[in-house]
Amino acid sequence: WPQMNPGKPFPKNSDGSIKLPNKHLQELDVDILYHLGLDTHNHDLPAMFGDVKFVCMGGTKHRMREFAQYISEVLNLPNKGEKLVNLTKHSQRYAMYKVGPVLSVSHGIGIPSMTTLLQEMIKLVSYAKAKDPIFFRVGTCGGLNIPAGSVVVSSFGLNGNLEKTYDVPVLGKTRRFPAILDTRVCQEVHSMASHSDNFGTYIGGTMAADDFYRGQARLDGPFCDYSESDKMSFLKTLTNLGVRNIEMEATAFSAFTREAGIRASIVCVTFLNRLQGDQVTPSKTMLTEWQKRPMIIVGRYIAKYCEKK
Ligand code: R2B
Ligand code: URA
Repeated sequence: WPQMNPGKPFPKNSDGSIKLPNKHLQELDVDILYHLGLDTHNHDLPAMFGDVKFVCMGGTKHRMREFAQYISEVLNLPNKGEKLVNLTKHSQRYAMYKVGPVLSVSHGIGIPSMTTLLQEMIKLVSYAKAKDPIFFRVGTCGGLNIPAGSVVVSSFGLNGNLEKTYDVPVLGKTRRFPAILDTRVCQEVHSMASHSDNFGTYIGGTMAADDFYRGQARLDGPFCDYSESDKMSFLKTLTNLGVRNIEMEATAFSAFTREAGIRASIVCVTFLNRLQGDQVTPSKTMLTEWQKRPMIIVGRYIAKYCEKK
């Protein structure tokens, strides 16, 4: 049976910076953050990123550029109109923008793409000696039993086998890491929702699938070997487990931020109600509008923190 690693998250340094548990890193003269196009020799990471307080990740380069733009307006930063620079342009994989204390970075689709970026971001904030950084995923998803356009703040991650773990083969054996999220941040983020919002914001479990089609019980992929009633009964099982939405990163995002001792939250907008269908039918205008919703919620959280300081 795969080994479970329920161990406690690694403690931070006393100044709030992230202590990396990997001893081998100390033997490196230079650490190359290959997918970011940055390294510890040619870049002064503490000078570039030492003031980072929030790392916000989301699927697409375009959306994360918009997020950076939006945050610079929300925080009323002096350089808010200026052209944003993609700090990872040498890698050509992801896009990363810095606005004040916020890093806005794209992670692509699915766990392997997201964890590649996430692990380099964890090293980046550690090398930069950023103090008590909080990580967010602002994303999109399919909803269960809530109107399309709703926002879900994840309370836990669930894998495709209905377990609250991120499972990954390591040295030929499957290892299992608990997909636990910080309850306090989850509630604080949820409390940023307002009755005057034109959308609902819910707390719930999030299933992370390794596939968009069969892995999410869709009937509209190129392959489908189950019936509509099989699909509906699976979605019902998810609902009964407290799952409110389905996306493709929540387990690994929760597990790795927890292992690093980093507080984190996942905030996604639902593009459809999966109990009513599988295709993403709303217009591009509508989807663009909806994608701003997690940014609005997280933007309020960040603004509130910056006000307090
Ligand atoms: C949500 O949307 C993407 C798939 O369309 C994926 O990254 C996810 O989690
Ligand atoms: N992203 C997903 O992973 N699933 C959906 O249904 C919509 C967006």
